[in-house]
Parts: sequence; structure tokens; C-alpha cells
Amino acid sequence: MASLLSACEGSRSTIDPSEGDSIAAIGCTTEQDCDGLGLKCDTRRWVCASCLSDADCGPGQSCSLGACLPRVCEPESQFCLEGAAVECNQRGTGFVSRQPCPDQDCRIDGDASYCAGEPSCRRGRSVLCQALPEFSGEQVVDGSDQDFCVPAMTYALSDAAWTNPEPAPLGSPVIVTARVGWSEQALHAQVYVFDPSVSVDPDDGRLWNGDNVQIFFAGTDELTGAYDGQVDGGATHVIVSPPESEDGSARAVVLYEDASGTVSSPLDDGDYAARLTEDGYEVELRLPFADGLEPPKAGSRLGFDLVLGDATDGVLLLEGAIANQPVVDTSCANGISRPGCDDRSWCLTTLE
Ligand SMILES: [Ca+2]
Ligand SMILES: [Ca+2]
Repeated sequence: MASLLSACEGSRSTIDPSEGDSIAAIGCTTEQDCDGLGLKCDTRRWVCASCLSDADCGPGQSCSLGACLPRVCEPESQFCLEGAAVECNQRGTGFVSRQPCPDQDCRIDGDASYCAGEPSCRRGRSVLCQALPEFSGEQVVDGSDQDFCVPAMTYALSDAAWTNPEPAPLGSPVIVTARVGWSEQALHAQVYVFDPSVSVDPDDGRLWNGDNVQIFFAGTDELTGAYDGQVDGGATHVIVSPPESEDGSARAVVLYEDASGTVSSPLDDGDYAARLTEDGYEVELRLPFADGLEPPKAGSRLGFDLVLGDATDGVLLLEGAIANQPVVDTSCANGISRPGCDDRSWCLTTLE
């Protein structure tokens, strides 16, 4: 079985729908197809699976995309854990957010947990491809979302609007909580990733082959396809990888690709931070809009996309994008549009 790793090496692309789909699930059309394996036929995805619902799992387990995973909390509940305000994910298999409180001062109010003194506006929900809130206050680019008083978009990576492979492999545990806002100067983003196995690529030129967060954005909604940071409102692609160990360091690049090849350069140190958490990692970015642009304002629209890669033990297992709109006559080398080489495949989001 070829791996996604080799598919990406060959294409030099961040996402290449023409390749991949190499993590072959066992297909089925009837129960009998899976009987010999001791599995059930998941007729939503037409693959053999360990479980179809929680009832198929043992005590203390939840069925998550065909796999039985330990239930560690009551789904969608909020509580205090080791001095942090914590929110459980929809399946109870992990956390969508964990906010360490200063001085262990986590409080419970009704169903909500929060850090004392923390603005309550942080608990809302958002859909990033529909609207971005205005970011206010001072951002400290340290990895923490303490300075992000904006709602979050939370999703299982396997449920992303676009995944590679498709369908996503069963049992992928990764859950993404992204907070993104805008100001006249910059795009502000903090992404918390629940990921029990953090694995990064040692080569700065191939960060997309390990665990990584990718932000695509432009200072305009008038997108034309190919982009190099100078056109289409400074349309830009940034990739950040977390440190792999406590003493490792985060890395980030700006990447452009077109038919002639790929150009990668380091992102300025002050523009990003990433760090490990107890159950994954988190990434924070402050990405200035391009010089000479008219400052963005409420009501206008921007091109935007968010992509995550999940690797385990050096092998890329799953990529997911919140948008990958098909483009005819694409600017991409192999003719199939993807965020890394055609900005028209991004979504357009409205600034609030
Ligand atoms: Ca911060
Ligand atoms: Ca991972």
C-alpha cells in the first residue's frame, strides 16, 4: 500500500486530489462482506467498521467514525480539569478546548466552565467560510488563545468539507478548534488541535508531510487563480508545524506553487508561535495584510481557507480543508484545482 507521504513527495503539492486515497478502507455492500473480519458494514461510507453506534462498543467507549474510542468526558460538557476550563467534544472522546486558567482559577457557572475574569464572548461558535469577526485587543503571539475574544469553529478533521483521502480513514481522532479574526492590519488566528500523536516532518521544505496547520488568505475577494504574495490582494499560503517535543521548536513557511515549481521561504518569527499541549498542539498567527492594500473593513469579503494535516509516526494519514471549491481551467500544474496553487478554490468569507 503506497502512503500519502510518497504521493505528496511526488506532487510537491499540499493537497492533490488526483493522488492519495491510498489508505484503503475495506469496502462493503452487505453485512456479509465484513462478517469474516468480525466487523460491520457502515453503509454511510460503505466500508467495514468496528462499530456503527455506541451500542456496538464496550462500556466507557464511544463509536467515532467506525472505531471504538475511550470516552473521556460527557459529550459537549464543560468542566474544570487540573485548573483549566475544558469543553468535551461531540463524541466524548477528547476535548475541543482546554483553557489553562491563571492561578488555577477555573469556575463553573451553570453548564459553562470559564477562567475567572475571562470575557464570556469566547464561547460562541462560528463558521469561518461564512464570517470572520473583528479582532480587538492586544494579541500576544505565544500559542495561547487567551487574547482571542472571538467565537470558535470546531470540527472533527475527518468531517472537514474536503478530505484526502476521501472518505477519511476510520477512527481519525483529530479535532480542530479554530479562532480567526481580522483587524485593519492583520489576520489573527489561533488553532487548537486535539491530536494524541504529534509527528512533524524534519524537512522545512516538506512541513505538509507532518502534523501541520495551513492558513490561506487574501486581502480581497477578487481572486484570479495563481498567486505569489504580490497579486490577488497579497494572496498568501502559510504552513506551521508544531514542535515535536518539549525542547523542539515550531517552524513555519510561506509557500507558493505554480506550473514552474514551488517556492518556500521562512515566515517571520514574530508572526507565529506553536506549542505542544497535553493532548495535542496549538498554533497562533498574526499575518499582516499586504503593503499598499486598502485596509479591510466590515462588510467586505476576503478569500480564506484552513487546511490541517494529521500525521502519525512520520506518515501523513489525513488532510482536511474547510473549502476546496472546484475550478475549471485551473492554474495548477496538473489541472486539478487545490488551495495551494489556485486561490479560487478557497472560500469567500464576510468580515463582521
Ligand atoms: Ca496569544
Ligand atoms: Ca498527528
